[in-house]
Amino acid sequence: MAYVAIADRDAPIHDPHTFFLKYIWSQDHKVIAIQYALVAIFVGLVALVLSGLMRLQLGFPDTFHFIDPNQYLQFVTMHGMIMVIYLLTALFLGGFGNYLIPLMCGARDMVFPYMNMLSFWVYLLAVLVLLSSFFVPGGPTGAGWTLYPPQAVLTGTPGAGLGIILMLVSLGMFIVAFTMGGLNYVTTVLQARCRGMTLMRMPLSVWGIFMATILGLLAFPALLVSAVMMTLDGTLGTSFFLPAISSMGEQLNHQGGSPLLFQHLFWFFGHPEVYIVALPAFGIVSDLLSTHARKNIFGYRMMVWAILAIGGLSFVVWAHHMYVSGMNPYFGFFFATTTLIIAVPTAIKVYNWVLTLWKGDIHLTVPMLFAIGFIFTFIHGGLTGLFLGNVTVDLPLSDTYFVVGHFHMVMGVSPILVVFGAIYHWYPKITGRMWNEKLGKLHFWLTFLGTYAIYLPMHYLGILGVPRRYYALGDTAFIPDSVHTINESITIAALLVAAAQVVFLYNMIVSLRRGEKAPSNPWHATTLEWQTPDTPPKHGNWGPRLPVVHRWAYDYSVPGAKEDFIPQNEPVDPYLTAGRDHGVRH
Ligand code: HEM
Ligand SMILES: [Cu+2]
Repeated sequence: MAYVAIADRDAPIHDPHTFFLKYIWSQDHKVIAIQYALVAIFVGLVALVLSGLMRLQLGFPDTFHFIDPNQYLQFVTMHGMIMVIYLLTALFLGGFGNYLIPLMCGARDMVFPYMNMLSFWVYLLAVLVLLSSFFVPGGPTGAGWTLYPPQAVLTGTPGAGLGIILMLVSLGMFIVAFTMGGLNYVTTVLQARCRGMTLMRMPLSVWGIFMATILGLLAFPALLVSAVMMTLDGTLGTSFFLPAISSMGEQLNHQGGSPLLFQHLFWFFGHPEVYIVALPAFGIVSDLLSTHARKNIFGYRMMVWAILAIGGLSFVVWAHHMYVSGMNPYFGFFFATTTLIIAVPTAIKVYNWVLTLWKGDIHLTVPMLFAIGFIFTFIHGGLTGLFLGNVTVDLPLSDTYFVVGHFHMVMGVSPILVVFGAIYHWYPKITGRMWNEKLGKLHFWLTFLGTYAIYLPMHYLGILGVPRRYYALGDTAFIPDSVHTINESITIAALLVAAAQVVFLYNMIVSLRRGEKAPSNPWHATTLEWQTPDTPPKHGNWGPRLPVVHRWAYDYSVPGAKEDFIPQNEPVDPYLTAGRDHGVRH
């Protein structure tokens, strides 16, 4: 079949007629987005259950006999990897990226719809391979989500046989899937924007997702090669990452490899990965704040440049994860400096979010609550990052619960809050229905306050020296009794937060049927996805003609305008001098 690009054509797309072509083997970016999101949320729930099991063990040691030390390590590993890669990366890029890029850029679809469909199916395969490792002899790998060799492939580590291989194969598949999707996102942003949609008129959601995709395309290959090399070490007896090792008095058949090489490759991917998750969250939260505060985003250009700067800098900080690996102090100094420099564009973003709220007409809708919640958790997570970025402070805190508290706050809770805000925000467009407001607010407060109850005390535990990735603390002399009480309370909070997610799922599922019918633009938003002729938008998005853009995405509360928002596709009124237009001409 000859390939015809339809993403930026005026000719409408013919709807596929059969059920299978429409919902299963669909090439429509919106359907693929929903497929991605549903699988990611499902596997995220698996990771949530695993964290609940870990917390039960930590809060009430010696009570639950169905969790043994090996399983604890396997749960830690699977929980961490699923949350970071299979939930957050997949949801932000495969889910929101797919849904929002064509709609916000005024395109009919992604530029390569067939490859987009393949991307989802390979992702699903990756998830299935990953989950299958729960059912193989030895179970899933318990090497920690960082998968450090040599222990990841040596006997003694849980899942060192099939478990780790399935993990590596699954990661390889994920990267293939991501690359097929990612090439689409980048090309669509660069090639398929509608008339008038200059780069500097794009909503920040698109900027964040676009830059995150570029980071992924540059960072994931480092993980891919390390996965291939470690698979060979584990199956064919190569020694890429394995030095000469003697185990139980016997010399193993390996020599000459470098575990440190793996750490470098892993973190060359691993640090940008944090921003692969964070940049889409930054972009989306900017749009949520602006829309629900009825104000233009403060410092749009600065926000774009900050996204670009953070993306670039994220490739020169990776070794701040390796301060304890015995690195040369000059290198430590270099990486501490670059790490702290990232704080500058990041702080600019935080100031701009707060200044966007300043004197805004703030509507405390559910998406807005989540967006404001994000500002809090992100500041708290970011501040502890400044501690850990300094070598001398990191050394004693490394591998303690301080680190667990820090990264959950900054890259666990913060992006998840944005995910929730974004789901509530776009749900009416995606489904054509509104959700229940009271349940949404209940979900927000339980989740927001609950996560503080979970993660704030963890910093204190870390300062006391409680180590990370431990099944039980026993009667260790330097650990005071209060630690056990704190662990109990953290577990109770964690179970509450988990239960709050049932409220969310209930609200989302029941509202599909029972929710009020949504108007096409319930938040009175300016961006193009709210200006579609149908809600939910049909295949091809725009009816017979593509939209034409005349202004930036943030014309809220423009003095003299007849409403407090002007959609991007509304022509500029020559008499309305106060209308700001960033992009073409000044
Ligand atoms: C209510 C929600 C959550 C709870 C209760 C929870 C709990 C835990 C626990 C108990 C550990 C193991 C700590 C240890 O023994 O060292 C852990 C590790 C981890 N979690 Fe979470 N978590 C939650 C959400 C998340 C989210 C949303 C992310 C997304 C980034 C995440 C990422 C990680 C990572 C990367 C690890 C480290 C795994 C490792 O050490 O190999 N978690 N979490
Ligand atoms: Cu990092």
